[in-house]
Amino acid sequence: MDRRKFIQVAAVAGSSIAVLDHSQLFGEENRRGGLSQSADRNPVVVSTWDFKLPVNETAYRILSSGGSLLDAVEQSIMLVEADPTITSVGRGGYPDRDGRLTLDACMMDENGNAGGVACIEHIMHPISVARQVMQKTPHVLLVGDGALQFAVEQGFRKEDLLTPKAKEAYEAWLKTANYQPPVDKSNHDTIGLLAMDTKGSLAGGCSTSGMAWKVHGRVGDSPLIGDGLYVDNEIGGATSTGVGEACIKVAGSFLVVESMRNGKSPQEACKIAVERVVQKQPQYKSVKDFLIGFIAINKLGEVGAMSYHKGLQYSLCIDGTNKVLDADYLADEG
Ligand code: SD4
Repeated sequence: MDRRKFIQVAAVAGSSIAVLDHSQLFGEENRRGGLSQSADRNPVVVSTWDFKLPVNETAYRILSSGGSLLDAVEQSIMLVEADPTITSVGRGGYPDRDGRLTLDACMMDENGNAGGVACIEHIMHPISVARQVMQKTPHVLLVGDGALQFAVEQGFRKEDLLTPKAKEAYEAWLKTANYQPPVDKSNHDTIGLLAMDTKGSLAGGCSTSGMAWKVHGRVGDSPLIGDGLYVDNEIGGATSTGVGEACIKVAGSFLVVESMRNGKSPQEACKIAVERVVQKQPQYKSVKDFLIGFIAINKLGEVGAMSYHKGLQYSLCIDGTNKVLDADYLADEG
């Protein structure tokens, strides 16, 4: 498989699964009565892809030992941001067409607070800056130089995050400089993570370096509340991966959560969002292996995951053990 394919995903063998019956998670009583906010239960952590790191386990451990949702979300995502071998998030991410590595991230807590940074350079942990934006400013989103200035003021270290591997890939790309926004699924893409704590409260975060070789200044769905991530602690949460432009135009994660508000299961809600993407933008149907996908969780701890084409994977931790699962998909792959 050509790992430089644009807007493509690799086919992953095996077919789909996705929905867990919440009685499997929390028992019949909760099926009838819904979750009581006082009783403790096992945390649930679900995230996009399989980064071959203890991402969900980290959040699960923090939540099991009484830690906060925001610590769980932040520390899990930091693992992916810090890994120089992952070329789609944080350090090691592929740069834009000017050779600049710009990062996007956001976070949303159980009280509806939100923070994000977009097009930030030189800071390894944009998810942590997003948290600071949420907690230390009256704003939701800081971008570019302003985001960097804020990060430095908060004590974040400015550093060069472009790895030799990313530089080499950029130099190879420059030979053709063929500008087609890529989503290189073989590099595992954006980390979006949703977590439920022992009281049943929800929070989430999302972090990415976005599309390699993008126009400088391009921002995708990932740092945008309602697009790359949305959490409503009364209903559930959702996060997306894939072509950010396609998600933004349907307010994807918000749509998933609103569908759950209207009584849909997380799986049904993710399907509605994927359907909406291609209904409103039918041109994507003819893009081979076009990637858009959503994962979601509701207040019962049920999860869903859906992409347009086969290939989206997600990681689910409900009992301290993490499982990597293939998401259901919409397109007829016949
Ligand atoms: C973006 N949604 O910047 C991100 C990239 C991604 O799978 O998730 N790729 O558009």
